[in-house]
Amino acid sequence: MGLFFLDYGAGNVQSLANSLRKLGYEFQWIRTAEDFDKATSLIFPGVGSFGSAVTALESKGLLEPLHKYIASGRPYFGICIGMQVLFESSTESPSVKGLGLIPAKIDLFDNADKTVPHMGWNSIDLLDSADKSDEGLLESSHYYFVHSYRASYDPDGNPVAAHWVHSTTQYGQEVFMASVRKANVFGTQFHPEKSGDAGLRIISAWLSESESARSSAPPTPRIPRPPKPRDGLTKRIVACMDVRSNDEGDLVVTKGDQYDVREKAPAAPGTIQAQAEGAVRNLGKPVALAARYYAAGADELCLMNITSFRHSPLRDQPMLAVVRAAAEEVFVPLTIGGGIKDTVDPDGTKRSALEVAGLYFRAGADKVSIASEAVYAVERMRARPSQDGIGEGDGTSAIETIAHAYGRQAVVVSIDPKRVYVDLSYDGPYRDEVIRGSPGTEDEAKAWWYQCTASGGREVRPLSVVQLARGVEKLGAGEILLNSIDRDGTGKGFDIDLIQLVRKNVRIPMVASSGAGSAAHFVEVFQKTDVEAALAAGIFHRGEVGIGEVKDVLSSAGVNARR
Ligand code: 1PR
Repeated sequence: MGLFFLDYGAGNVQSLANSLRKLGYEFQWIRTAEDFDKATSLIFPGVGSFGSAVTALESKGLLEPLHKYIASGRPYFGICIGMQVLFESSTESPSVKGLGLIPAKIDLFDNADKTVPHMGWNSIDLLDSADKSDEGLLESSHYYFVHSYRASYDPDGNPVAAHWVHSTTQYGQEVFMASVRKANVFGTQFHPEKSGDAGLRIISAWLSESESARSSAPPTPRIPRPPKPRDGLTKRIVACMDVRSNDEGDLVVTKGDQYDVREKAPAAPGTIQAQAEGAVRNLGKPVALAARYYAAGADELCLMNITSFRHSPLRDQPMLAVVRAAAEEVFVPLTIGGGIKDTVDPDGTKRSALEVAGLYFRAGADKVSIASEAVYAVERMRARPSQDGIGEGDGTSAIETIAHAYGRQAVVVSIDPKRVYVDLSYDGPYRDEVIRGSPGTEDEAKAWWYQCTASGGREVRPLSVVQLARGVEKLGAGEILLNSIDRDGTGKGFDIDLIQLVRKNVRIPMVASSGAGSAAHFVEVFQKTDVEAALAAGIFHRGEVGIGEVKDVLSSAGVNARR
């Protein structure tokens, strides 16, 4: 008897497990149909795609028992796909049927006026009563959403479904269901387990809710909610930790200047600079820093295993341990990058990129970030011509296989471009992507294009940043993390030209990275480009600028930030 979790084997259910442990609750996993009989409350933290969730439940013989469990009147809490399975169907997987409790269909967001997936912290509007604080929901809070499909709120067109609606959210000009509730059933499209203290409050309130509260009064009539001029999505501030072994073999957070992470020592006469390099810079312990940034209000955290291209996941057990420990401390999204590729363990065992990603997801990562492998995959796809000029994937790349199994929102591509300066009269193959420096800036009278690199900048590749960005979007990446080797660690500000160039070419969310030297640089990047998030490392690690300060400055400048 007790609290049970339904896990069908894909994605990060570890986050929810960690949230419950943090709140002091014990739980068990549903493994067989019989386990449903023992459950007195059930949470389904669904991730991945609608089709893969329903098909996996069916093939394990768990779909019908789930239906019966809900019909029995015992409490059910579905998160994301766990909420969507309550509906009839989804255009994501047209041949698959949901439980059909809510007579409506889940549809894809329109990406004409916004990027898709909807990824980030958004506000909600409550129905029935503006005060659901006893249920943990507050209109003054923001909650973390990550999804491409949604159930629109349409009380005129579908009044029966509208009666289920508990709160709505707006993304672009679309108003959709943020949470649903009727009797014993509760569902949220957002992820409370990734929504910091605001989300933990909802989980805690649901777990301690009395029977009488669940059979609450019938809802009041539903009226349409025309979209407001602006949605409530906030710009995300991401703290990134580059992690590697120092010379003593301990994993430390380090930080380079233009990707060089060693202390500078002057080269003695007769030696080459590489021999004169100092120790790997040590800016702290990854788990302690992650906990500090979470407490300071970071909207998202990244851990980059920056020497991973030398290792197999088996050898990277310490990194997995870091991810596990960090995930127990932070309740905002956690991205893990470095070494997501096909590898061979020291004993000769082959491991696919999908398996490597799976290890990180099970350790507590919400997204994996792929860099070098993304470059090679786009080079391969360009060898398979297509009408749009981008090329065709063959279904085997890390991006494709991981997006297929875990959903595209779980796949970030990290791009490490470098400027290649050319004559102002350049008319070569990248002429359409050439940037000319603005008058009055240090780039005046210069022209350049952006070339992609692999292995943390060590390998330059015959691929431009636009070719890579368009390629990975087509292969199924859910987000682009755009670094700049030229700006990394310089504190000169984000490379606005680079960010605008990529923004023009893709419709998936983007994180601007590299070069932040002050809070004002975040204002600049959000005012001059249309990116969803901005990332910094050095200024946060060295304590030069705090995350709270960045958010204060953004709010004063009229940029929507989560407080
Ligand atoms: O190729 O899939 O194994 O992934 C390797 C990952 O490790 C890539 O995402 C790559 O960017 C990263 N990486 C590899 N070598 C380095 C290095 O520094 N020597 N770090 C490295 C990249 C850039 C950002 C940094 C921002 C902001 N560091 O992570 O956080 O530039 O810094 P700033 O705010 O201090 O300017 P694969």
